Amino acid sequence: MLDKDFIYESPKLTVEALKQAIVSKLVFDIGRSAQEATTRDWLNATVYAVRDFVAEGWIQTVNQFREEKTRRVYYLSMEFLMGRVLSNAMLSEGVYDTAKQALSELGLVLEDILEKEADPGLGNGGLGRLAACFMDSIATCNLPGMGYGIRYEYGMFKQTIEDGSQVEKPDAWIAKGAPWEFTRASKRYRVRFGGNLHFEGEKCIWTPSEEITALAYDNIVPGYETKSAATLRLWTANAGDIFNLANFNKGDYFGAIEERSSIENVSRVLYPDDSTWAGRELRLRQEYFLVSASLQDIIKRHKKFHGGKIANLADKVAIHLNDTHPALAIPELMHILVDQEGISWKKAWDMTRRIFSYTCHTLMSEALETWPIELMAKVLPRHLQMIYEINAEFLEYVRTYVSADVDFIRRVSLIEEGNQRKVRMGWLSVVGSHKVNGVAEIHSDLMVSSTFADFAKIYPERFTNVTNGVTPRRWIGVANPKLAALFDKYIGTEWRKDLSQLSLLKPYIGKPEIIGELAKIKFANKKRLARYVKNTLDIEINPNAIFDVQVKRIHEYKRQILNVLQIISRYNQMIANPEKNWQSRVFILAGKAASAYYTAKQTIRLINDIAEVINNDERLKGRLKVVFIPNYSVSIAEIIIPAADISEQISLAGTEASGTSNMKFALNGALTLGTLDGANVEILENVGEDNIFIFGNTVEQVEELRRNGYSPVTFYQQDEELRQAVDQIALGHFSPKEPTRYQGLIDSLRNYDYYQSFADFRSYADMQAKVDEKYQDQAAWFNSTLENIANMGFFSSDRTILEYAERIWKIKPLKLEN
Ligand code: CR6
Repeated sequence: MLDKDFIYESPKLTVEALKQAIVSKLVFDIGRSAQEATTRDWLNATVYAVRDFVAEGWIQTVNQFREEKTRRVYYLSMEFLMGRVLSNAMLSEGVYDTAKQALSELGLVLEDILEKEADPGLGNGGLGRLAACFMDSIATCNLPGMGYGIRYEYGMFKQTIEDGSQVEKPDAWIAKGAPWEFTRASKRYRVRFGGNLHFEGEKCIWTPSEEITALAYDNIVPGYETKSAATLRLWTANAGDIFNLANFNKGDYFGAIEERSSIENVSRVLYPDDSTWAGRELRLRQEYFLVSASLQDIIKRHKKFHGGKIANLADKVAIHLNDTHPALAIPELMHILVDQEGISWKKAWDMTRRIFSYTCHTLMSEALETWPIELMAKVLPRHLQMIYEINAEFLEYVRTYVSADVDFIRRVSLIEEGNQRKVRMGWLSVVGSHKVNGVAEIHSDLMVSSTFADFAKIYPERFTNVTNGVTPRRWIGVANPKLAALFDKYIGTEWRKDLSQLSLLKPYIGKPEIIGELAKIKFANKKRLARYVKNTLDIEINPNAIFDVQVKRIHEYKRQILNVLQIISRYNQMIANPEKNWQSRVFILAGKAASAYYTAKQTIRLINDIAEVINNDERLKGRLKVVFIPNYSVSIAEIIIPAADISEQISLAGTEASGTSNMKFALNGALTLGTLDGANVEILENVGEDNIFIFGNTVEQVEELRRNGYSPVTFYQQDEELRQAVDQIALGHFSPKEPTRYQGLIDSLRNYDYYQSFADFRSYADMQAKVDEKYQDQAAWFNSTLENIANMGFFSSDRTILEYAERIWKIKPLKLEN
């Protein structure tokens, strides 16, 4: 899959040399002696030493890209969830063991040091983590690409659980130092807002009223076993510190900054919500801040290396929009080309469309961005003007070539009419791009049959699918070193760069030796997680039980509530029949709820309430446990995922665009228990129905229920187990001190149940019984696990990124000089 001609030979780094480098960094860069150094000092010294090592190849790659004047891609994303860097970087450079030894000779334990590294939460969930996997793959595949994002001072909030409820705390990750980044003092751009427009003849002149400076910070993303490294450039707003941290800490997480949407707050905080859209002025400013700084940078670089020429921009530059969040890049590029470069509208629009491509990550209407006209007029008057012009031309085209139907025109207009007129950012992204993709087959199909159906009529060739993937370096190499070693032993080490090689495991299916080893590894990973749970929550969990895991953002469409109902029903049955030979289970849940999302927060509280009752019920003899692990993050995912036996992917069919944790779990040997939604469908196609537990209604059945007036109460009345579980929650069985705590939650389920949990309850509970049954035969279980892993090779982000490169960006991997 990757270029085999290019074989990377790691320059030899001896233990002695690394030891000296670390000590020298400690003394000269950090200013501490070995005697007084804290673990964090040692961490930073180690990072600096390893960083030097990575930086060499990085500088070389960047130079080579320049010299070759090759076409490049720029990935614009409001979120990058990179995770900790050090262990991944050491594995990529092949110096992990050297570093371990060097530190050990200095009297230190590498693992303790790794634990100290901050995990910058510059993203919400799947979309941000996908962007991080893509950066890893761009670097590893030697693709000429670069990422642009925002260096939020406060990333995703830290979640603590107090009295069962989520409490948000700001995460001041930069305060601990960010040893990986390079400050680019010379890379600064002015970003302007507000003001007014006037015309001089045909020419529109924008006189902005506010200005802010964007400063660049570069992060190196090392490629695996290649000299190549990619750059992630993050922007920070250079401004005074008129920020009220006291308010912020008092708990009004957002209000503190929201009331003063002044520009200096532009890179202060990440919006902690990925599933609903809220029209906040600060968010609009953030989006424009990213877009404006990045485009200025892209164009400056282009001109520098092409003799000041801009006419060939579309031949040399591809820009990708990660969801609609950076969609303002479309009018911004038009503004630059037309207003500043003096290029004709027609030519500029042609270039723009050749440059941009766009990925749609959700079909949920509440997540589709639209900006009120008045707000846009106030913050970005010239861009609004541009959007009007783009719209006028577009609608003219539609009228002439597609349909003059008034309804159709109204639906596809970039401007939503109504009480409040709004710009539709999804529509703008489609019109301004040459390719639009969904993130899993089913999602891409639904995209053209629902949300973008009208646009699929206008531009049928524009829509395509690129199924998501995840990087095996982090999600097996870093997270599950034991499993990585097993693969190395049986199929060699190439799988890290060509995951399709996992299929070489197929001849071992049914072979007791490897199955036994796989079982041992899972057990060791379960013990590691059990230790973590014991240390952080003081709950004992039994590694011989099935570890049944649902970790992801808390949202109604992901249906944590369905899991809860099933757990309660299992609990009731165990209590009714305590002597039966029950299969032990530990239900593990984790995830953050958006700070303003009441139902999601109630769900967390409910999970903790039932955990309290169940975990303390002695009649169960420890055979059922429920654990909510706080502050789900990349680094916690790295502990949880390798320990799972069952991966819960139970969203209502048609709601989860793809999912990516489903891929990470399956690669780590968990069997998927899921609906026919998102990438689960393709996982089923790959691993085969004997190695996955599929339940629930299909998209068609879901729609039919909706059409016919879905009545949750009918399901409630018909299913005694469901009714009992629902009634217990409603009557305060799990919240005896406040029996009405979940009244609202339950009323809404009984009356509306928008995500049809009641309709899928029976098939879900029945499938859970099949899971128990299958687990009884351990040999069969782990054989399934192996077959499942051997068929997961498709889900590498290298495959995904090479598809983008070939079909959308039209860029080629580079052959690197040694
Ligand atoms: N929330 C989708 O919901 C998908 C990722 C990455 C999401 C999820 O199914 O796997 O994107 N969408 O493509 C958005 O963030 C808008 C997500 O992470």
